[in-house]
Amino acid sequence: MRTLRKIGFAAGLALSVAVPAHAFASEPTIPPEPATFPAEGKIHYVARDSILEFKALPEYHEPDWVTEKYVKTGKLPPVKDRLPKEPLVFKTANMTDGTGVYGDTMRHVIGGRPEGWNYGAGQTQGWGGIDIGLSECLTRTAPLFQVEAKDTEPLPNLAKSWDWSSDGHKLTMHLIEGAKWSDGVPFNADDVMFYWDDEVVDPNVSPLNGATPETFGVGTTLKKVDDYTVEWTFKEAFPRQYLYAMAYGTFCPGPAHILKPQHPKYSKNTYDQFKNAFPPEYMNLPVMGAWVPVEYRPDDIIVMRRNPYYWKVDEKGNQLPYLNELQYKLSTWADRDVQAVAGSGDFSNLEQPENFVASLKRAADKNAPARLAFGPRLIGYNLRMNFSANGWGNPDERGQAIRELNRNEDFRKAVTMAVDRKALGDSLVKGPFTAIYPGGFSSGTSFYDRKSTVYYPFVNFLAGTAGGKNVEIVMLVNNDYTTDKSLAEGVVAQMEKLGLRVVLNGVNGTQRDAIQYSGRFDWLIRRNDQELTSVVQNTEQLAPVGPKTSWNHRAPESGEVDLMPFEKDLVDIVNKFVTTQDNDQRADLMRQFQKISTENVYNVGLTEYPGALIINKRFSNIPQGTPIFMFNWAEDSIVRERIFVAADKQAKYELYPEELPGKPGDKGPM
Ligand code: BQZ
Repeated sequence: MRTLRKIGFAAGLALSVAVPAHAFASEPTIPPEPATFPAEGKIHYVARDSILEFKALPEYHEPDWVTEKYVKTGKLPPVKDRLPKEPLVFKTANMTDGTGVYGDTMRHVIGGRPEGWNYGAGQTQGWGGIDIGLSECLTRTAPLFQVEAKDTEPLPNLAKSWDWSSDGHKLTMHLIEGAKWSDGVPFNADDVMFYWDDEVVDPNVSPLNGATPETFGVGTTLKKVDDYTVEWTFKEAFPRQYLYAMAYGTFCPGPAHILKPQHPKYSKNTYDQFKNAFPPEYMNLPVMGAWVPVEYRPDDIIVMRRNPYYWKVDEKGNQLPYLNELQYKLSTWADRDVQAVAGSGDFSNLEQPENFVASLKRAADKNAPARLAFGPRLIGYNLRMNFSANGWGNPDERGQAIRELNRNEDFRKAVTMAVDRKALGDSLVKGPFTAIYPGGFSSGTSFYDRKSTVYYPFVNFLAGTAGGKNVEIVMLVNNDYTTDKSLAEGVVAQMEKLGLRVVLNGVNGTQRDAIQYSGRFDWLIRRNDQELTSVVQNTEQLAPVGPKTSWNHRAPESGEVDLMPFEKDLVDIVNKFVTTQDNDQRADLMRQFQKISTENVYNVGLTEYPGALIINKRFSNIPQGTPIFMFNWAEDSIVRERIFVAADKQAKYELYPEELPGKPGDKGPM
């Protein structure tokens, strides 16, 4: 048994975390087999090409009231003229309840708040499915949870097809032709190029969800070929992986005809004025999504109405969406669970274990208004340390010394051994839900390999072992979630035995993102994102492959990322993964990644558990076994534009019945 070496640091900070001789480090091992937790609602796997296609249909339909109130009065062209030549057609065979009928609304409850509508400039709309519903992206991946891994490639979306050059360095993408923004203005390559040139490549702009040029490969370029064709050029050959980065979060273009005039390159605006040019009160921002924001009441509700130019249909030619309205009640994330099981809300991702038991009890009642089904263990939390020692976030002397500590392998091992993961999991919820999670990939992802996962078991260091003066570490935490706060408080208590005084900096989600992206933190608690639950989505966030891709290690304004040796290995593995087509090689690369990242404690896993989808029973076409999180959140995976409510189950919840969105910037519906 090795003894933890004395850890002491100059750097203006005398820290000695001396562990008494009788206390030993734990030997690295693999994590214990997690308690089996049968995911309910088995996924019905289908072929990738059985979900959708693009084709012209002999006839098209719309809600009768749209024809009567808007087409016959000349306010809108006929539906066939509002659709592209070949709309996206959802195949009936992939719709559990077949083609649907128009009517009703889906009442979301969310814990975030809208900063504004400028997604491309980094503003959040409050999460919880708002931005997912507004944003249509070049490709789509969320529905791929129902496609076997070997058959998986992103689905076409705004990009209806693509061709690789023979040498694999060029990708020609063909955009959907004739689709229009919700204000009737054509969508085309100019929208794609504005997003790329003026929001991703422009170093003064950071789109929401963090797209950077390196998200698509170092040195990658994009150019317009014609109105409906763009061409990617990559340094690597056949980097098919980047098709995932062209899906939601990282390649969802906004309306250039509205945004460009506000951009500093084309106006007298500052970058701040550009970012804030579309405040939450700005209604009817043109979208490619199925619903348009028509009403915003602060701390109360956002209402969205159906987009009359939406470019997707069912096989009978019914223009989608079936649901006329979406509502987002502005509350808390915990309240979302409560309202979904009570029936005053329609949807929740049950992701906070503190609510599991009460939600299960309520949903078990045969008259319960909502279905609740657990999926695989894909919700996890990591403690992430700021590894930058060359200036990211401009730390003061104390902060710099902490970063030096964070970069010390023995320090990280001491911290990970001091985490009592069983106690943390039990503090959230008792029972078979939580599992010991050392960090790295979620055990619910197909790339997970327990034997490649290095786990340093809990060591019960005796309290008061620290020599010298205690070190103070500031830990950033998202106060919007009970679970984030619970875990943070557990870490504070457990670190005391190491003589580490962890002080919480609890802020709301928007503030947390801003502080995190600027590097102004020592440690942070963060719920896992797609790179750890699907691996193929947001893959660049697995390691610092670019100056701004890692969650906890980025470059200072002018510099490089000061990679530690093991991080260089992680970067190499991720770069190889991106250009490897062979599935066995990809699986092996991710086993190597898992071993190196957990052996070196790249992040300190805390706990992981399954989430559950809660959805009101009146909705049809909910895909069986939809996980709340995998390639994306369930708001995307359930494919809301195909969901309907049978006529005899429709409730009168619509707030703007028979209304359509108004003109950009106008208040309210038309
Ligand atoms: C789901 C999701 C849809 C962001 C957000 C929020 C932000 C993070 C994360 C989740 C919320 C819900 O998650 O918790 O269940 O509805 O919105 O986007 O946590 O603070 O920055 O990454 O997705």
